[in-house]
Amino acid sequence: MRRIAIDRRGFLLGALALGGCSRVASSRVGQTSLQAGEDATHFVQRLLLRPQNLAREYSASAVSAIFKPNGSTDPQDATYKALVADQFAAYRLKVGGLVEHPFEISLDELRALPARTQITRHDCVEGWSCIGQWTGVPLRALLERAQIKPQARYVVFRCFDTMDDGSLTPARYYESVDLVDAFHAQTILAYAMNGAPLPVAHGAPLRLRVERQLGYKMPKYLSSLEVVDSFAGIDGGRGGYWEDNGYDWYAGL
Ligand SMILES: Nc1nc2c(c(=O)[nH]1)N[C@H]1C(S)=C(S)[C@@H](COP(=O)(O)O)O[C@H]1N2
Ligand SMILES: [Mo]
Repeated sequence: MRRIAIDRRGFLLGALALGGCSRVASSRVGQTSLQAGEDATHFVQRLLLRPQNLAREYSASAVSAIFKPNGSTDPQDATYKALVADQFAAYRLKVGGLVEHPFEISLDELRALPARTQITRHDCVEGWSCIGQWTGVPLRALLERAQIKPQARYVVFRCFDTMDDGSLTPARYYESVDLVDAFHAQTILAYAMNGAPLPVAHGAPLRLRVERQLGYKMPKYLSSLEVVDSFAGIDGGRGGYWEDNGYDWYAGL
């Protein structure tokens, strides 16, 4: 499994460059597997790839000159626009669900916590990649502060933006990861990109980085985190906006 993953990444890396990013082949668009097959793949990946394996990190010289913004890039939701207008001074990330101590935290408080910076490659399901530098708070730190309850299995991320391109039912973007990814060393809530505050196009004021999965697993414009034991009753019930529209829940690279 490990060798297959490296080969695939090697192949992705070999694709032709386009602007600041790489254009890559992808067979994942619109891909849906039988649920049983999906579960088995996830199980095998988890078994053979040690949970703490790190995604590759790059040197500063590898950072893409242009990082393609994708999906929502300028949310028009009233709550979000009000936050942008006062430069996120009133922003509070809410942390709740199956935790002992729900809390809210401001951007200044987040910036005061121990941070991690990493330069990684972002692979979109649409077939492009960009390398960027991300700085933020390990998700683990917030979960430890909240103290997850024993029945906790996933972290659900709520966003401010509504997806409304006319083709699908308008819905708020959301995503989720399991606890293996939630506690992974490279899983951070990023407030800076390439050394500057996270731009609106890339998810200001806070977005998730979960480096061993595809781009759609990294929600931008985070409003809250909810620790849950199942996705039942949350929107389409499949753990994410794109999952509710047919994408795999586990989008490992
Ligand atoms: N809230 C929100 N998060 C999102 C999206 C979105 O539309 N809304 N798009 C996803 C997809 S498909 C990708 S590839 C990345 C794009 O991140 P970028 O704009 O920083 O390139 O964000 C992901 N997170
Ligand atoms: Mo994407």
